[in-house]
Amino acid sequence: MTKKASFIIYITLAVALLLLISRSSNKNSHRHRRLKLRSNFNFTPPAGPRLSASAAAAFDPLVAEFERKREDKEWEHHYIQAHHPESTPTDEWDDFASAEDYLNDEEKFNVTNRLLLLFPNIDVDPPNGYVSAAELTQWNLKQSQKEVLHRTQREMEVHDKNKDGFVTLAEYQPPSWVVNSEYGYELLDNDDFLPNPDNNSFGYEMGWWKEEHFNASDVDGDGQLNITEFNDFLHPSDSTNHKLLEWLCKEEIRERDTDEDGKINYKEFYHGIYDLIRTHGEGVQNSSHEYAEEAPAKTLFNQLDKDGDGYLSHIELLPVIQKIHPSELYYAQQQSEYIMQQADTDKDGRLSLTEMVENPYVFYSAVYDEDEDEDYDYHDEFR
Ligand SMILES: *[C@@H]1O[C@H](CO)[C@@H](O)[C@H](O)[C@H]1NC(C)=O
Ligand SMILES: *[C@@H]1O[C@H](CO)[C@@H](O)[C@H](O)[C@H]1NC(C)=O
Ligand SMILES: *[C@@H]1O[C@H](CO)[C@@H](O)[C@H](O)[C@H]1NC(C)=O
Ligand SMILES: *[C@@H]1O[C@H](CO)[C@@H](O)[C@H](O)[C@H]1NC(C)=O
Ligand SMILES: *[C@@H]1O[C@H](CO)[C@@H](O)[C@H](O)[C@H]1NC(C)=O
Ligand SMILES: [Ca+2]
Repeated sequence: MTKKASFIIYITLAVALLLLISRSSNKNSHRHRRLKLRSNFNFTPPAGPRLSASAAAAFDPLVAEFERKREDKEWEHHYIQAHHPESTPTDEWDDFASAEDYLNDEEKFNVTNRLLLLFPNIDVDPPNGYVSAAELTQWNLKQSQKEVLHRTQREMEVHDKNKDGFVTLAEYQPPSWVVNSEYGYELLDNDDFLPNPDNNSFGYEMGWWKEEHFNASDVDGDGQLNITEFNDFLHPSDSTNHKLLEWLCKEEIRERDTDEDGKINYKEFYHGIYDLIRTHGEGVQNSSHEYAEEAPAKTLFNQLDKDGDGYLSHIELLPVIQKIHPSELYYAQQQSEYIMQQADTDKDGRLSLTEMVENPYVFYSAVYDEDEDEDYDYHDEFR
């Protein structure tokens, strides 16, 4: 063996040893946690409850950006497969392995420094050195709205056939995989319109898109939807468009009106709608009443029934429609509540920078994957 060859072998061994050492020490310092990029892309959402949780955006915009890119790739992949089944998929996942490596490299992605950097952007109303639950909610909401709009843009690229930045009803066709799916249609996104498998009950037997839905989304009535209108079209319960919210109420009535008289009586309300209404810290429950279960439902029904005719019209349903179809705001509040509960160590109802830095996994937990530890709570639902 030449001197040169043995030198090379020695170097190789040394490098291998170094790698081994650095990997194991890395692992320890992560306490077996590894930040994972995840995708909320739901190619075939599970049938069943159409209130399946909305996937919240990552707390950290940088993580969100990585995840967005990954999701785009994944989406593209499925889209190409759906439209050109003959093409062989290429493996594009290498990028994401290196993105994950980046996020798990403390030298490059230092969670403490990230929180230091983000803090002043969250502590804005007022900027007083503490993050309140309301500030957190606004932050979460902003992140998820960005996410939602991004997905809408992606959807728009598919539907806006003539690429003029608008979607017309003619351009809007459910993608082929939607039409061919088991239940007639599925919305790619998760929140609003997973159908009842009993296809007549939701009035979408001609396909899930509907002119009325489209028209209600078209604020200025020019017959085409721009990105804002199209986003509302896909996410009516997050919309501030009154026409669209009214349409959503009408759909709700159509679905819940079991005796088909066009309005909701108390029985239909109690058995179909009441349980879906998600209150957020409003304390509707009061168990001291004689009819502990029905009383709050009855009270709410009477409150909503403004003209007191014993039925709810679609207009009377408006005040609660966004609680029936939980909005991004609802999830942002949930997420904020969870963070507060986990990180507000001194229980003063607000987060100091120290509390945040000392509880980094509350903010990054959802993207951290636990290798072995059992004691770690995996809060999947807040993604
Ligand atoms: C992360 O940043 C903090 C604060 O700047 C610093 O104390 C810590 O050493 C950094 N960690 C690594 C692994 O660089
Ligand atoms: C869907 O509707 C069609 C036509 O109305 C009907 O024949 C079919 O049985 C329905 N499917 C389900 C699962 O209810
Ligand atoms: C939707 O609006 C168009 C005009 O923009 C109108 O011709 C059509 O009748 C409307 N459809 C419904 C169901 O309201
Ligand atoms: C889309 O149209 C609506 C209604 O005219 C308008 O309020 C909104 O600003 C438009 N959005 C964009 C991005 O131009
Ligand atoms: C429950 O209802 C009773 C009677 O309406 C009222 O006196 C009581 O204060 C309520 N309790 C709570 C916790 O809201
Ligand atoms: Ca329009």
